[in-house]
Amino acid sequence: MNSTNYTNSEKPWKRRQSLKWGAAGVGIVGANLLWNQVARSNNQPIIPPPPEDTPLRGNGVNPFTFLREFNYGTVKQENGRTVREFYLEATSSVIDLNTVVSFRTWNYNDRVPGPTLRAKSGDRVRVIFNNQGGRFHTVHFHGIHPASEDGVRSVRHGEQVTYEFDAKPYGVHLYHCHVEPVTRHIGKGLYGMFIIDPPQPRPQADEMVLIMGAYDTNENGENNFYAFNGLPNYYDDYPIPIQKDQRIRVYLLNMMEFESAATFHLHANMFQLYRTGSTLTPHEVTDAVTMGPSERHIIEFSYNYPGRYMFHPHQDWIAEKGCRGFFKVLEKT
Ligand SMILES: [Cu+2]
Repeated sequence: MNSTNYTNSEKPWKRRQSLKWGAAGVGIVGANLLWNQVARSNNQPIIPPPPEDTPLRGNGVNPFTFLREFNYGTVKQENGRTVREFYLEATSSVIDLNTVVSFRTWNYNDRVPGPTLRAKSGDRVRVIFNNQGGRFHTVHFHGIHPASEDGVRSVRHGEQVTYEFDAKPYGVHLYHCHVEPVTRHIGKGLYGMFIIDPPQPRPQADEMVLIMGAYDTNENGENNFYAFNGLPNYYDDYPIPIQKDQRIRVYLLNMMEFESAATFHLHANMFQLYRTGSTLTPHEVTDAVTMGPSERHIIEFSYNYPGRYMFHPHQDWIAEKGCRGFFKVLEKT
């Protein structure tokens, strides 16, 4: 346990963010051509650029940036091992759930969900957690680690602690605050995804993260807004462009409080389901999977026909209150 010495002005994620958006300032057609050429020369998947002028709605991060942004940490070599050092700061900020309703979130690194942390099986993971959130918080990781690193001891405001463990087992995991009432701390936005890649990488794909969340804005134990990646209806208003005939890999997580389960349903297609991302071969092929709270999977699919295709939980009241989106399938250019 350390005293706080990581200053507030030093927020590495913000620096990366501004760099990323600086580069994205290129015209959309030019960027598309450039990215496609680079992708083809490296046999990489083609990642269509996001729609232009997608609003932040008060969240710290544009959902299109969040969608495909993986934080691999600061890589160090220590005693012959790869150490990935991540920095998480609990903060509090306001987001716009729609044009009239704003909501004060509690979050990691000024965003809901928190950053998607990514390591490789066997890496050493070091998470520096600085609580600037104004109340007790923690970071509890799923995965295998000693009790001392389990993140259930409350960390007071202004305190910094370090969690450290080996990255195992490979798959899709999560992290979240574990201060009671956990329903409130997660419901306010203190959660994120933690991916551990297998020793042999999965095949090339257009990879993205979809996290299902919910908001109980009047704190009566029932949700009144739902979202993919933090903002209700965002990918409904701004469909996610993907390439036709290309493997799409979605890292999927259900973080809804107050719901016993939610399904994820993909329109006009079937997907291969890798439960908890714990295998390299799919468990089944389906177009709907039921997910309890904290359940997460990898799903893979490709679309053979261009057009717009919806995805949503088939608890349709959840979809109709914000947890719904579209893929916009593009002809290959
Ligand atoms: Cu908390």
